[in-house]
Amino acid sequence: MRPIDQALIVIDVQNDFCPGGALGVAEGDVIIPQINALMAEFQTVVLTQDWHPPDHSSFAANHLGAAPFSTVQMPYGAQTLWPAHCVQGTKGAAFHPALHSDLAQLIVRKGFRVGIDSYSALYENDKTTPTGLDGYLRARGIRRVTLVGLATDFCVAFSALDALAAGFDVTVVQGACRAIDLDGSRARQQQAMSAAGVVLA
Ligand code: VGL
Ligand code: ZN
Repeated sequence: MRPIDQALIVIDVQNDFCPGGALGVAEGDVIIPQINALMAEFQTVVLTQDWHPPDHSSFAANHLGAAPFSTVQMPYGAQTLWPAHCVQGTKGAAFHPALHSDLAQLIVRKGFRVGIDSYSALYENDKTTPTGLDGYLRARGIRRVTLVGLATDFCVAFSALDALAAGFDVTVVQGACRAIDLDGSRARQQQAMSAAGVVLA
């Protein structure tokens, strides 16, 4: 087992981010056996779940005439518009059935406010609204976090950078992540993570 001060954070391994899903990531399901094996090694395991209302402002369909994967300005800055995905309570929002979700002690749902997206597991896209995960990790005595899941260049990267800024040591196991890779976002975010001090394993 890993030391008591380490947590595994499994980002958004949900049907909609797997092949066939509304925002399917190539090979998104291939990483699940490796994630299951990692979950069995850690004494603290957290899952995140992208959890949007149907009228969420990150959905292109909720912006008149906007195409998926275009960008709009929100009060908190630029926001990519996505195909509708991970709508609360739908099959697309459920964890992939192969994920051993029973091994987690905490599930953090994020992106549930209509007007703010939340890529990160710690802070919403306005960079100030907390999800509460920071406090949970501290209360559990966690100092080091390992991140895996979907997608490398959005929710994993934002979570890794926020966790680092919050004072945790952060490792991303890249083999247990897959990227959306929108306009070079995979390389850009890998660079941002390593420049900040995230360990890319
Ligand atoms: C994600 C885009 C929109 C992710 C979530 O999990 O990386 N990406 N919502
Ligand atoms: Zn989302």
